[in-house]
Amino acid sequence: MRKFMMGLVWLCSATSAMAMPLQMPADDVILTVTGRITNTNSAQAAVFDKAMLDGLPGRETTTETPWFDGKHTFKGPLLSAVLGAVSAEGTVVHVTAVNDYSADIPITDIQAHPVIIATEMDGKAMSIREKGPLFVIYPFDIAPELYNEEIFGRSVWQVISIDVQ
Ligand SMILES: Nc1nc2c(c(=O)[nH]1)N[C@H]1C(S)=C(S)[C@@H](COP(=O)(O)O)O[C@H]1N2
Ligand SMILES: [Mo]
Repeated sequence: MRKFMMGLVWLCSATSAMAMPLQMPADDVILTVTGRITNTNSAQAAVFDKAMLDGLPGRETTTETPWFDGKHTFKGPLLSAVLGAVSAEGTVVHVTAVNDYSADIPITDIQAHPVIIATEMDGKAMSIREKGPLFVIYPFDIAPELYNEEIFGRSVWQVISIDVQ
């Protein structure tokens, strides 16, 4: 809960205060953030490698999901922290996957719940075959009411980019 509140503070301050300058990725870029952001590290975009994402405030959740048998542990930065790091302003994040699937996540979801963009499942990075490298995971463990089709549709796997709108 404390981590979640920190994420919220980060998100709220993003609109007024300046975020820390973004590092340059040292490894493969796994996430590109574009749109209504002001903190960038490449041409009109903020690019992240896994270590940069893992360095942001995050959360771990152990939960049942519709995509895997049994419970698994997902870990990664809060989506609110990613948005804070790029000084995002907007109402919706449009999340796109490698297979061209995309979904709109309302910012209100991110303010109300500690949604993460998981970089690891069960302590290991996820390959594309395992629905990685990034998977939007809602906190089904603490908010079971989220376990529904509408939220499953926003639970994008194989994420490669986020556009803030
Ligand atoms: N990358 C990616 N993520 C996705 C989808 C997709 O096609 N590709 N489908 C979404 C939708 S609409 C739902 S309901 C669930 C479906 O999961 P399932 O195909 O395992 O039932 O995943 C969501 N995440
Ligand atoms: Mo769906």
